[in-house]
Amino acid sequence: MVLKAVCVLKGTGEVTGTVHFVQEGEGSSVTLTGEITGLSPGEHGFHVHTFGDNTNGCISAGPHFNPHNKTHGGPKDENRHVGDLGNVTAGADNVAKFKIEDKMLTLTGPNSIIGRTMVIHEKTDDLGKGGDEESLKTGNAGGRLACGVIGIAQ
Ligand SMILES: [Cu+2]
Ligand SMILES: [Zn+2]
Repeated sequence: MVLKAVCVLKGTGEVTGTVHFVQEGEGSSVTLTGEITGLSPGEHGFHVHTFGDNTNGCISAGPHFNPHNKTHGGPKDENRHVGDLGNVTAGADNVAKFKIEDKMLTLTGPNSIIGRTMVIHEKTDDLGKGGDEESLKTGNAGGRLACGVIGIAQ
């Protein structure tokens, strides 16, 4: 059974976006496709955070989704948070268009990301290679520009 989810990103500024998630079945990778507008040109950290809570804006979403108690890393690393998707890159038009295939995310089971929050950040995620303590927690990706709760799609 194909599983589908969707997320609409909003913040306090001009950054907005939409992300679509598709998983061919339990155990398959998840493909994310989307577009985020209003970004400064360059790389921006992009993660799944733990809670589907936006009561106090994107900050209420808590830390990166990390059910296996690992340190922060990049999407290709063995040692990473489940929510670590690295960066998306905006062009001179301030738009980031992306297609990401990820083997660690799932839309089903106890570690499903449905009901959690996607966050797009102010700065580049250093993928845990920044050499300081914060790098191993957040990748030094800075403020949260926009976020949205991941929901079941039709
Ligand atoms: Cu994040
Ligand atoms: Zn992380």
